[in-house]
Amino acid sequence: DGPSVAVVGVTGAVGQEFLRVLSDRDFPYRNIRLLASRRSAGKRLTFEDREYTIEELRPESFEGIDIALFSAGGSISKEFGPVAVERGSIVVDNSSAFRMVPEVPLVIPEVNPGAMAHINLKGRSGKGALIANPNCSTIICLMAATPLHRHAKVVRMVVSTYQAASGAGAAAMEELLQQTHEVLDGKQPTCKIFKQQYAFNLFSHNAAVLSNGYNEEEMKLVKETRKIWNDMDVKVTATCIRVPVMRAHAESVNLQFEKPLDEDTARRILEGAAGVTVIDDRIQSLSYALGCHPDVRMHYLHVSNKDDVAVDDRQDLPQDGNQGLDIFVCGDQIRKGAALNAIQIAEKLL
Ligand code: 11C
Repeated sequence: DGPSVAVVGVTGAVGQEFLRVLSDRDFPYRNIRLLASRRSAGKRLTFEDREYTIEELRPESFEGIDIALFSAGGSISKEFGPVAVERGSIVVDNSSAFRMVPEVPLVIPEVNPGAMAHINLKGRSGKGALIANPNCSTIICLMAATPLHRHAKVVRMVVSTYQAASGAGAAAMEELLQQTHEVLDGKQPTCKIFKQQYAFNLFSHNAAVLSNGYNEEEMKLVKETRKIWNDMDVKVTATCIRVPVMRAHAESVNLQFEKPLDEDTARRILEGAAGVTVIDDRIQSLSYALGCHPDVRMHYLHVSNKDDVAVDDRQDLPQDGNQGLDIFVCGDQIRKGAALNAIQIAEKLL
């Protein structure tokens, strides 16, 4: 007799992925309510062989709902998140609305499940709660960096991202496809979501630029890492770039540690880490040199539609006596970067 679940923003890229992940993982829901804006209300949707009518999101939508999975943008979360909590739902929110609120846990289940240990469904008093899903770039980065941090303590982390269209939503993914066709056909690309041509281009992340010169996406990596690691002293800096790929983010991460950590030890740690697949490019290069036909695992395509993040690691070049490592991590933005992480949080509640 599982929980009653609501999906808020079911027509979006993450909303649709919520349904796929719930189904893939046999999430034991008792019933499910599919919620969206008035524009989509009344549409029919088949999920697990049952037909549902999408309902308009209203305060009453949360009556009797145990777990509400939100992915409808920050303003909807701000308006309806507290309403759902008041009605006794546990909200797992995918937006940035509550991430930095001190009493709201910001959780990656493989990294800091303890932050939500005080919240569960069993024997609940009907009191709701908010749990925030971190930003996708933070989740993907920390999936790989945290096992190393636990071993040798990261003191400084420099992140450079290569972010997919999906981070800006389903309409951005459509725009990338459409522009690609247009450019190949010699036409002027149609720019709606992004102010500039996206196909065959790359540019700084489209989030607002702050007075310090960093954009909001970059600052999320800084602030969210500190909150998740519960370490206000860790030095983090980030450069976030939008690249014309569909749904997986890649990140180059340079890590400096308090204690020495060599690359073989790092690889063994990563190989044992939940949700992480290690890709060793050197073994693959050797296989090529020997004329073998290795199982070629291109980072981007390897992780699209997959749960795990993929990572490879190299020792930082030994200059200045540093103790660093370079890792390259890649993960499906819609899945582990959003829907899967939220549903893993919901699973912890059970
Ligand atoms: C992107 N990470 O890839 C962004 C989108 O705070 O949840 C998600 C923004 C957020 O464009």
